Amino acid sequence: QTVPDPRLVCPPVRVEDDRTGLNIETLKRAFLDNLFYIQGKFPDIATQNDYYMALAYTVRDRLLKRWLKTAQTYTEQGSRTVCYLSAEFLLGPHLGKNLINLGIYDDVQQAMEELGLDLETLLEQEEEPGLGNGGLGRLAACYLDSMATLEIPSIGYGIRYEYGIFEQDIRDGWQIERSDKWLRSGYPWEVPRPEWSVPVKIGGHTEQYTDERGRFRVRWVPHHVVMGVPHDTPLLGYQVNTANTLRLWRAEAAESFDFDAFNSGDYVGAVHEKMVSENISKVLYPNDNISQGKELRLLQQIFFVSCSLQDMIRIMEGQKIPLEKFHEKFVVQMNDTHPAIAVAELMRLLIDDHCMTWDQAWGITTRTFAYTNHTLLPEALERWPIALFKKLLPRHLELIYEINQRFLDDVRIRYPEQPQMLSQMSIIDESGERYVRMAHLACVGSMAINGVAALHTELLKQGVLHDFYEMYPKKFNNKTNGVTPRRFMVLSNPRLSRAITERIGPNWVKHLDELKKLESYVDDPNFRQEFRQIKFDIKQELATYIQQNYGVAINPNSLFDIQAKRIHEYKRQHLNALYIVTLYNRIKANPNIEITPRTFLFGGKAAPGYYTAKLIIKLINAIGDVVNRDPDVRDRLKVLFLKDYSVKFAQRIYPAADLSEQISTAGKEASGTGNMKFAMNGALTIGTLDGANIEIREEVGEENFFLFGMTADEVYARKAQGYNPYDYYQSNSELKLAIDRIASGFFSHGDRKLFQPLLDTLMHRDDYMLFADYQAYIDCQDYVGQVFQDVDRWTRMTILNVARMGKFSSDRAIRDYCEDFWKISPVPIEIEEYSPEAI
Ligand code: F55
Repeated sequence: QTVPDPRLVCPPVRVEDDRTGLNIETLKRAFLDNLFYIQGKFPDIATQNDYYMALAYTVRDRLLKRWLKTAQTYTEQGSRTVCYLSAEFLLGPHLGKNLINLGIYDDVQQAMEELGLDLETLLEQEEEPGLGNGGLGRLAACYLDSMATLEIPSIGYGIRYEYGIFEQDIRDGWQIERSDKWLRSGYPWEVPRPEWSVPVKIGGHTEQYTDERGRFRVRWVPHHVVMGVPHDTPLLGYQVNTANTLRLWRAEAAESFDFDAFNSGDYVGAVHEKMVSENISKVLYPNDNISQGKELRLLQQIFFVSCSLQDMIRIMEGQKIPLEKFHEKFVVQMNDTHPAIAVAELMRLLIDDHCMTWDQAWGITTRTFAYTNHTLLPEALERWPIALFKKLLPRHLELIYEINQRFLDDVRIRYPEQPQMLSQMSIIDESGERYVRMAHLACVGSMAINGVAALHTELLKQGVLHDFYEMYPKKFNNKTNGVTPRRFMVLSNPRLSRAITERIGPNWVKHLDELKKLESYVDDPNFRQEFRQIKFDIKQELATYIQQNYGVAINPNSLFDIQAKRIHEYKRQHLNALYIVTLYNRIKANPNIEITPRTFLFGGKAAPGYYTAKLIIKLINAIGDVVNRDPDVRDRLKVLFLKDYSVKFAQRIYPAADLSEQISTAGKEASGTGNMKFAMNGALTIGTLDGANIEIREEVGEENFFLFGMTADEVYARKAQGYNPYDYYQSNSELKLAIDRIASGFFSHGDRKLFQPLLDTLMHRDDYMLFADYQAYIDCQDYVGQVFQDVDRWTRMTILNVARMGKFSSDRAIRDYCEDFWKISPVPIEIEEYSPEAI
């Protein structure tokens, strides 16, 4: 036995409640207690993970008091509440964020130091719950942070996937997937609430009957029942006492055994049933922006939606609020169509289980829901085959038919001379195999519909949801996305945040518009110098990380050019790759050419079944393998694909970027939110007029944004004219050279077949019009390289970018939702401060 480090021996208690006290002595004492009582370890054998857990529990204790007080206040006041329904919540690590929000980051750092521990190392231990794919799931997490910070009563409802988004590894340049086991070392941030479990019916058939009061009723006799068990996580706001709840449902078998099967000797069959039930919350579907139409996915949707709506009804009963007031007590925001079955499920609960009339139930339903659309891509619009629906949700299908019939009656009255409107707008797609169109159900059942950036909402109104816009123009209302500055500035970039606070005070963290005040420092030599130094230091740290983990030396003075997001053809990572190959070709043709040294960094996961996306990853790695080793390049170019991009890793990446790649084909990226996070951290954007890029450019000023490429209208016009990518290939010599170099096997050890599928698509279809935008992109990139050389100009641009990002706080977005859709105002939470005399 080694002798424990004397710093790790419990200090004497000085009175402050050691479960909630925030002073350094109390934090140390509580930490050591938790190490002993929760982790069951003496310091001499504790691992870094034990220390992380002990600290996490120390923080959790301090959250609980605020959390319970919040719940109690809402209950007493019967507060109107937002329920945010989302199949994904991509939260990121909790510990650092909670330390920031509690205002004890620095004290805990000191406390750990006094115990001989390093807070950074402990923070690194946390495995983030990757319960989302990308932008949509991360947006939900930012919104929960803002709702708590703005003291808005809210509940996030979703699924507690046992396996979140897969872990990505790169082998021989290819993505390989490994299962994500985020629960493996224990998850201290949740509290299971089995006492509030609810049953969810699946399959079977319906029966009609007349009840004791002579009313016509429908009874759903399910094939089986699955239980939803809530697991709650407190989400604390920034420097407020509000801690709202994220309630995620885990699926369990209704009975732990099918005793009939068990007793008849079919043990395995009995366990099988249990397994099938638990499958529902087993795994997150790893696709972004594509709907796969799998049975299990529909089960996941009805599962979490039904659990959540039943939970709301339980809450109303607990507060003795009559169910007729459902829409006064709750507003339910649907994050895309994944929860859209809620429209039918609420109707079912109100009519079948709570005896309401159709009109009464429909009145409530259409005053309750609001729907956010996140995509225009046709392949992402969810539709479910009728046969599948009937098999799993026979009662919902009946209700949807009835909703549709009544809706189509309205359409007929509105458009008496246009029968095609009926088939166009119907909730049921009858053009071939019959489907339920979830977006149509969401539109019909909601009071409000929004896109996630100005352009996106306009395109929705003109395109995908045009008919609904004509019929219900007042339901449509844009809500441009936002991101939380607590995580993506204060936590991820403490140095920049400190420099800002020193100049303009601390209020910007909650009122991001105040960043405007930085504009008066744009010519201040001290501030400029500090701003540059901060960026340089962070780049150097990332360079060290890359050296250690990838064995590649990168130059911290080079331009860090970063594209980090899911890999998708419409996001055009391969356009970026074409620029790299173009630069490389120029160097090969003229080794002494003057070019701005650049480090190209990529991060992002490809859906496991998306072959082209995986080939793009391979291409980037293949280019990197050649370019990084070629002595002719003389370290002027480096290309790296950083594996396993996650929220945790994103927090390291944004602060290190000089240039943010936002280069989607115009009209395809609904909003983008990474674009905002990069710019807030002083990166300049090279981007198309797509999604929120347009509004970012408007805010920062066109002279501080690198714009290139076709507009959405030009994209449509070019397509309509008949677009032939091959013409561009033939007439643009640099483009041809780049494509030919890849085709020749130069980057693939002579293998000419490897990238052919990708090149063929580009040369003959090029759905995302890389070739049409190629020259504009190359020119713009070259210009970026020139501007980067002008350090003063670049610095000025980056400061102005940060100063003008106020609009893109998720606080602004949430305030807009509150005013326009939710009609909810803040409910402050009071907490009696602990006072030793009170004991
Ligand atoms: C996941 C599953 C399905 Cl079936 C469909 C879509 C997704 C998904 O992950 N979508 C997604 O992330 N959409 C993104 O939402 C962001 C937040 O609004 C936008 O910024 C981004 O443009 C959009 O692609």
